Amino acid sequence: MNEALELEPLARIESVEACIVSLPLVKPFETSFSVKTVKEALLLRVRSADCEGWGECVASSDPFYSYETNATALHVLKEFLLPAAAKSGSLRDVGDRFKKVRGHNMAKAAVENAILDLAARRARKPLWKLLGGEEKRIPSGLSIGIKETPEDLVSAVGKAVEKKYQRVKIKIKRGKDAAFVRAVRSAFPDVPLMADANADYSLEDIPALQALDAFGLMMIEQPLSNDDIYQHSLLQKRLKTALCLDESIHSLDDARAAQELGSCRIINIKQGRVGGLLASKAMAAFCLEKGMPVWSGGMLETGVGRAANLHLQTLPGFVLPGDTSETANYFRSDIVDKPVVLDGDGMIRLPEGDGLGVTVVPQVLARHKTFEEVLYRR
Ligand code: OSB
Ligand code: MG
Repeated sequence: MNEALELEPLARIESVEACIVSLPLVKPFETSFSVKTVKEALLLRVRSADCEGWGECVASSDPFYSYETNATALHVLKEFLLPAAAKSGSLRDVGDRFKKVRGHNMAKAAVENAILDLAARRARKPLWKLLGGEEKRIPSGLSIGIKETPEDLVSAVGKAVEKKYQRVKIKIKRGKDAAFVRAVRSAFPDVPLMADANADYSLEDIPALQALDAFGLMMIEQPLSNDDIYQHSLLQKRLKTALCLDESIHSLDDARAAQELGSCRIINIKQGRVGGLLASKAMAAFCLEKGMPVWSGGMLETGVGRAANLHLQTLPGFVLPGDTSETANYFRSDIVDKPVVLDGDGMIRLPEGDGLGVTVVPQVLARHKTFEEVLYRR
């Protein structure tokens, strides 16, 4: 862990405000578990006497990806996490106090993100530097939702290839798998391609998953149950394609179990799902030591969470392109001043400036805000 972070005394937290914004998606995003047409994002603004920091909670309005929702996060933040954070003297202390609350990693990550943004802004440093990362451009991958027909999917992948995305992920589910992947592979024989099943399959579906071995995928993400690690180890033995775990990895202990059992060869680290940027850093370091590539996942974040994900990817171990893609794929108007755009070669430049490097635009926030509450006041 970065020593400077551990020694840095926290700025006194004076108040924490939460708001929820509702942002229409430019196109519906379909996965094996839902179709999303709006992003409802819970945002935290943590204030000290002289500064403020922002964090986004990656929970959703529904409990379909994980048990957390924006409503459970608000409850746990207000009653437990924020009073604990406000008492803490250092970031390590925040982490220790948060251990007492079981689970609720998305709520924990939201506060941690906001405190880190605040700490970096007070130190007049970009977040990547505070985290101990290296300044670099981030390779961008695109996650494409399930489409009605293989032709629709091929056309969406074609646009991603034109934009020079460094890899393309397509969502699959039972019955919408091999034919879709085959169509994409025939049209684009060389595109770095992967498929994400969001836990739609079981071990009875091994033949359907083995059929995907023919298409040279980089990996298949989370084919089996959202809370399984063991059965994935059985499946991995019967597939040529690498498995990648998403939903079932919540901690370093989970990553260790998956690595030792051989449940996957790659891990998708979503910083929100694992409790924040510092936990992600520790997990990526562990995976690097074990020779297991990791990449940074996405949760259709607004510009706040998207910037946090970019800073995360400057850390050692994040060796594969992640799911951080251009803002324009999601929103017509985002709540921050700088949208994520690709350089011509499919790379993203880190937002410049202190902390996250992006600023929430109050007028845009106000236009999309559906809820606000002061969750903590000293
Ligand atoms: O499984 O990675 C996933 C979006 C919402 C919930 C789960 C997932 C996703 C994505 C999209 O794949 C990632 C993104 O573009 O932010
Ligand atoms: Mg996934």
